[in-house]
This record gives sequence, C-alpha cells and structure tokens, in this order.
Amino acid sequence: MADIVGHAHDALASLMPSQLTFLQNLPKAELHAHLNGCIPIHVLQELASERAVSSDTSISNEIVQKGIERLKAGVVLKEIHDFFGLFPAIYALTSNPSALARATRAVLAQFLDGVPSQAAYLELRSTPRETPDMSRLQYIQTVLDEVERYPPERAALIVSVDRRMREEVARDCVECAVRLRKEGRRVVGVDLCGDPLAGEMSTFEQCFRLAKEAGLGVTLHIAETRENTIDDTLKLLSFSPDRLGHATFLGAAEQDFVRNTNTCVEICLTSNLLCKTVETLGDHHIRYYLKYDHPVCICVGSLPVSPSMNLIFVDGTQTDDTLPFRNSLLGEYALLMAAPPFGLGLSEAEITRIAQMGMDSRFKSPS
Ligand code: 6MZ
Repeated sequence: MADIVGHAHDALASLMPSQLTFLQNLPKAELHAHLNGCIPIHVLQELASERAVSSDTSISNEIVQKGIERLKAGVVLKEIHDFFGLFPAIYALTSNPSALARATRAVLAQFLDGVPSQAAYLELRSTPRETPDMSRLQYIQTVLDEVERYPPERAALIVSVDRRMREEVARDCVECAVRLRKEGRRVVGVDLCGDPLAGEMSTFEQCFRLAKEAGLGVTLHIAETRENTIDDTLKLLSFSPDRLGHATFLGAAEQDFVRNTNTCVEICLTSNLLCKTVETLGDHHIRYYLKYDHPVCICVGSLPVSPSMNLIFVDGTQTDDTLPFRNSLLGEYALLMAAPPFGLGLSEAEITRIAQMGMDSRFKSPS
C-alpha cells in the first residue's frame, strides 16, 4: 500500500469513462474550502492588474506580482510552514469589498456552477480581516452576500478564526458570526485555522463556547503537524468540536476519543501530500477511519500549486487556469477510486457511503 503516490491528475486519467461519470454524478459536499486559498489564478491576475493602477501601498505591486508569478509557476513546498507565506500576496488583492466580492463569486462558481457541478453543497470558510477599506463585520457581510445568491441547500459560510489572532480579535470574529446568524444570515459555523504551531489554544476557549451556545457548528484544524503537542490537541478536543480538520497526528487515545464522539474528520488528501504532512496516500490516516466506518468528508481545502497538479478536466483538456491550488473535488474522489498505484481502489459502494457521510456532516442552516 505504501507505494500509492496520490497525484489527482494521474488518478483521474486512470479512470474509465463510466467511473468518471459515476464520480461526477455523485452528490458531494465540500466542507473545508478556504476562500483565499481557492481563488482562480485568472481572477488573481485581473485583481493584480487593477491594483497596479490603484493607490493601495500597503504591500508593493512588485511583491504581489512576484507572489502571483510564484503561484502560476507552481509552488513546491518543502514543508507545511512554507505554505502560509503564499497568502500575503493574495490578501493584498482581496482587501476591499469589491475585490473580495469578485473573488468570492469566482470561488463559489468554481465549486457550484456547471452541470454537473464539482460540489452539490459548499461550506465556504474565510478569516475576516480588518483593512483600511472594511471592518471584519463588513468582510463577513461581503462574503455572505455572495454565498446567499445560492439557495441554502447549496452554500453556506463558516467564519474562521486564525490561531495567530489575539483574544479580542478572535472574539470579534465570533461575535460578528453570532450576530449575523441571529439576523438570519447564513453563517453555519466557526473554524480555527492558520499556522498549526501558532498561538496558545486556551486563548480561544471563550470564543468557541460562545459559538456553541449560539448554535453554530464548530470545526477545528487539529494535529496537522507532527510537532503539535498533546496539550494543544487535548485543549482543542475540550472545545467539543463537531468536526475536525486534518487530524493527521492524533495519538491512539485521541483517535479513540474522536471515534467515540463520532466527530467527523475533514480529509484533504492532496493538501496533506503537497504540504508533506503525509508521505504517500497509502500512509494516509483516512485508511484508519475507513476501517471503522467513521464519518469523514473528502475536501479540497486549499492546495499549494505544484506543476504536477495540473487539473485534467473531464473532457480531457488540461489547464493551468483553474484554482491556484490546481485541484478539484472530483480529483480528490478520483484518488479514492483509482486502482493502486494511482489511488486507494475503493468500490463505488464505498465511495457512495463516503460521499453520503460528507453530506450528513453539513452544519445546520439557521431555521
Ligand atoms: C491551516 C490553513 C490551511 O481564511 O483567508 N489555511 N490553515 N492549515 C491549512 N492547511 C494546508 N490552509 C489554509 O483563507 C486562507 C487562510 O486559510 C488558512 C490560513 O490561515 C490562510 O491564511 P482565508 O479565506
């Protein structure tokens, strides 16, 4: 098993047409898409050229352009910590409401438009940022305005808190989420993300309590790297999360806990491989959860560009011009279906069950 490499494009290319059709038509939920990690490269380029003639000097156009060129050329990461350095250039391009709205619209379309669409249902997540042009509340409202163009059974928003945030900033994010939820807006949950080694988790205890009391779903990136400590993991589990992101390096006792509490694990196969937290697909922790028929959700997440990750569309065309992180939900499912050495070789019945688990793990929309 350990020799399964796990390239989504090889997996897709190895499938028979009937298998592709099966995967395309399977209703799939994407529950872990980071907005700023999923903006199509052509949209970033458009935003960059418009920015070049604006007066925004917070970060130089040269740095932004270099960042985009790097994304286009294909970023190969040595380790997961290199990954977070990709975001300042992207953030410079989504720092006002109109640019943010455009980026959001493009990400939603990428997942939800088209027949059949990549995802039947999308929970988009994003970290509210205060900029000279908008408050954190306005950031969320801007994203929500776009999310709510789709019906509730297709799209909803998760508000992310970044591990690097100070307590009052994290609290502001969650309070905004709660307030909007109470107003009937389509915020369904909160997330904890960001550099896996940053921050002190007790900082966020009150925030997540507040979110739970307001009926929001809670999902937490947890044990994403080998260096995450047991204290970090136990503290996060004490927040009673409904879902967990990655959960790559849980110890045996924590895995038992997750199984006993039936907590869904959001699985991002390609992301883990490219960030080098998992060596090969054969070593991936998904195999542990599948063995116990434990709830998982297969997700794209946000994936660093790699030249080897060019997405092959179902019609056979290959493009450089999709997500900057060059993968698709279809590609992730292809990794489940393709026979070794391209994928895990699961049956249609097993994959149907996994897709259903994802749909069953959606957070509840406000009634
Ligand atoms: C942890 C991640 C991540 O929120 O600005 N993010 N956090 N682990 C990961 N695994 C690879 N991938 C993305 O989207 C970008 C932000 O999502 C988080 C990072 O904090 C990144 O800055 P938003 O829309």
